[in-house]
Amino acid sequence: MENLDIARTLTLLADLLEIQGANPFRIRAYRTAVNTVNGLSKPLHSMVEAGEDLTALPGVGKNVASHIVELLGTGTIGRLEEVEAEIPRTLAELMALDGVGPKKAKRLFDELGVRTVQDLDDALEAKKVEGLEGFGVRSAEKIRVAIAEHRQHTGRFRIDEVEKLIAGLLSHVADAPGAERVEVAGSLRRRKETIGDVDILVQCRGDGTPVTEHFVAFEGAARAESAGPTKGSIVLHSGLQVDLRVVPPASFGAALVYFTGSKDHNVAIRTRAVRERLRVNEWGVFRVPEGVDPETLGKDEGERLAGETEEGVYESLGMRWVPPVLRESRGEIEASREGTLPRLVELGDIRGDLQMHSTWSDGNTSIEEMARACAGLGYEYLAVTDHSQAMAMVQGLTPERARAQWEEVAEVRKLVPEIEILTSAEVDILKHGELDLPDDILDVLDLVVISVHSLMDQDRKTMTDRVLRAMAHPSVDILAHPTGRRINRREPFELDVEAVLEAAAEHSVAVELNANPRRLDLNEVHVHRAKDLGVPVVISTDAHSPAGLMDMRFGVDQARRGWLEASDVLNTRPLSEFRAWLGRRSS
Ligand code: DGT
Ligand code: CA
Ligand code: CA
Ligand code: ZN
Repeated sequence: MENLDIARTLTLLADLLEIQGANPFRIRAYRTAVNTVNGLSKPLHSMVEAGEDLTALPGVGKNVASHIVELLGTGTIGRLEEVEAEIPRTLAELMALDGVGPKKAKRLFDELGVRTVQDLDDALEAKKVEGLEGFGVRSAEKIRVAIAEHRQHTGRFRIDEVEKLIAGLLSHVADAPGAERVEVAGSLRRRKETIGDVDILVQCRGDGTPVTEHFVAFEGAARAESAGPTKGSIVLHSGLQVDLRVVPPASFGAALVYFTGSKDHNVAIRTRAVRERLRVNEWGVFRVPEGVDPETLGKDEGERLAGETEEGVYESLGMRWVPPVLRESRGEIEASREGTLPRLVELGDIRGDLQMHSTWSDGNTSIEEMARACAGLGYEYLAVTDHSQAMAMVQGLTPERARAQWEEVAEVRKLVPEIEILTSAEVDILKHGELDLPDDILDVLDLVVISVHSLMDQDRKTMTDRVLRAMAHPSVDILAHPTGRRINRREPFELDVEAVLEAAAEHSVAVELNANPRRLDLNEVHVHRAKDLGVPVVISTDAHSPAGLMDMRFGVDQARRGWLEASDVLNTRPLSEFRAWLGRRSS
């Protein structure tokens, strides 16, 4: 155990004592000792082994000295464990947030049960924080910003966040002197749900320095990491890093393949190429002459076969162009060689949106406005899926209110005749798989969507049995956001997704791919599995406003990552065929 570890442990103890409201002199004594420990040139463990008296150190009293000896001997401090029994250690992380001191951390814990940054974020989202004594709307907003910053320095960014963060940057780069073409590469081009950093390629003849210098001068850059003749790198104020590479026209396609990745896809391509005495890199595809050791060649030496375009690069390797969303080394290379790549679903194939909320529950827009917005998108149909009664905090539908809603739907059908409005509900799956609305309501709904919103910490078997039981109900059409995950916020709950997909095939239930970029649930691997099992997938936005309907494209991207074709997606069907599917059990 190093001095740094000891200092950290003492700091943790001091922080927790401070949250607990312990004697301030005691707390100050720990912090003073931490300063001393941090400034020591000798390791404390060797001092203790040599029998030195730690109280001889400035600011280290008997109490702290005994803690250090205990920590070195046992790996922990009894006093810390005592305090932790009362104050969870994760509360110390909250204090690292701007705007949260020990008193506020304590109040959040006592009043709202907040233990982690995640809990605090949830409480903020539920608007529980601003009403607490000593907080208020402004203080809540400040904490929200602090959490966003805290995250952005630690983790990956959601794809929708990244798109917003770089919108201005892309047009800035396009204005660079000598820039002929600008393309996004990396995980963003593959449309992954989260992005580590952004990769941009710029085509330019000759020296690229003016391009990279223009790039790093972007006003949204918090700092420039580098700007050279072929490469520049900046970090935005949000903490998002952006790498830019300047590439000559003859290599642009090869560079685009290389920097789009994924790394696994690149490695698989290269391994195949080597067998045919070809070399693939960011400069092009080259034939290695007989009798020459490829290791002795420079990166752009050998007979150049391709490099200008991506198509050319793949063709020179005996492959068809692979859509970036498939470049994850999950069978696309074989499919590309054999000519069996899927014809991926596109946004324009979507003919309806089958999950959205209105003012009848937690949406902020009337049914009529949602219907008009869907009609404006060119859809043929939509389903109004307000929550059911278990979601009492959002006025989920009781049977009476469900009936009342049907009357309003009947009115809106007359007002917006260009689109078909299906009566529906997002029916909660209760504790043991019971559905939250009675059969006489479920029988009459045009479409029954079910989902889990409560008791998400059940163990795997309990949760799986619960979902399977709900799916076996003869009125059920769609299982929505099946794993409950929230990207960067909440892990999927424990669920045997394979069993769920098999049950979906058995009971003829569709599974949702929730298009909200905060969810994207099911993920692309599960969606691919659904396709293999013949389970129809529905891509729905779960919109709570007309703006939310625009999230459909994120769902379509994720569906494409899961290899789905239009025929695998239920809501690409024309209304008549979709109706036929709804009547599948009565025939
Ligand atoms: P990210 O940024 O973590 O979301 O994921 P990517 O895929 O954007 O990864 P990144 O930014 O590290 O690199 C961009 C692409 O460059 C990557 O997808 C493939 C390529 N690449 C990077 N490093 C290597 C490497 O060591 N070998 C190969 N073959 N390709 C690499
Ligand atoms: Ca990247
Ligand atoms: Ca990168
Ligand atoms: Zn839901």
